[in-house]
Amino acid sequence: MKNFTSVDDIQDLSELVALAKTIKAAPFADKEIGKNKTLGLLFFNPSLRTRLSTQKAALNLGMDAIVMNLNTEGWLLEFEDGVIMDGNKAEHIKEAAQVVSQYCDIIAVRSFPSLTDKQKDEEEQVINSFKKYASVPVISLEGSTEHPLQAVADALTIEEFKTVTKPKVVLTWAPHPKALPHAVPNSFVKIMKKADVDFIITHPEGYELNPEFTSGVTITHNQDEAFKDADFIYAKNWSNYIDYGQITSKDPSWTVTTEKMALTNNAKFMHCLPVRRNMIVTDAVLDSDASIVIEEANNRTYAAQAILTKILENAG
Ligand code: SN0
Repeated sequence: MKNFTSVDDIQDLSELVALAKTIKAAPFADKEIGKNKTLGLLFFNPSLRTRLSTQKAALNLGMDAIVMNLNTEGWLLEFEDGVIMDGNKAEHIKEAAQVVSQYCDIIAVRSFPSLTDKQKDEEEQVINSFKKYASVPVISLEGSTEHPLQAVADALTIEEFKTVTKPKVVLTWAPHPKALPHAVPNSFVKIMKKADVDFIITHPEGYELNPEFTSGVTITHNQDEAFKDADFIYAKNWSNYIDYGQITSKDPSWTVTTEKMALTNNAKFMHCLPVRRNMIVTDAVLDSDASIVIEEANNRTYAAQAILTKILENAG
């Protein structure tokens, strides 16, 4: 593996999940592979799980990790070509990406979308500019349109908790006070399409995700219907994609409750976190045995470690 910025970069999902499971069983077994290598983690946005689990994954492989909050601690970066840099942006991504490549063997970047300019967000300018100008592999820590490391952790979690060969997995929209990106649901959809699951999406009318991601997937606006016989409920808010970046519903009837979970086949509840209690999901569900959100977060380490292993192996 050269870069990991999309679920599309996974060649064989079952092999990757198997690797993550092996790593989870013995996280320190491959301490040599990252020796004298440095992972640079660059954040344009906040992070808890991604930041700590990816650092931990690097340390487990014997790598060093350097973390920088580029939005608050770095120079403001220019991403456009050919501009006269007479504004507040002090450094061009061309130099910045090449310079970071001198210090780091892998560069990992988090950059959320604007949620105001769909076309620009879909260009993935930040992640793609790092890919273009860096001389080392690039990992996405959540870009504008995908959060692939989260998706790998989710696939591993479903693999671990499934009780039937082909579980029914439901991605459900749920209400949230803020406009949120589409990256997590997009990558979850992509990875579920690769997994051996019966997958269905449910959301209010008008909350369709980008059809480039959801084509071929069953979508229903009837949440109760979707929950019937489900083995996994994966809740996530996203802002409106058609009315781009807007909040057009905060309908509380979409909150995941004990009553809704009772419609399922004793389903496990999943969420990438951070989760807004009693908006996305009630306390009763989140605090119940059905919730596997903490194990899902734990799996972020092994997902990241599997990806770092793949990239380090490729680098020789
Ligand atoms: C991000 C998102 O993409 O939805 C990161 C999830 C891993 N979530 C948020 O920004 C939540 C912010 C909030 O105020 O609840």
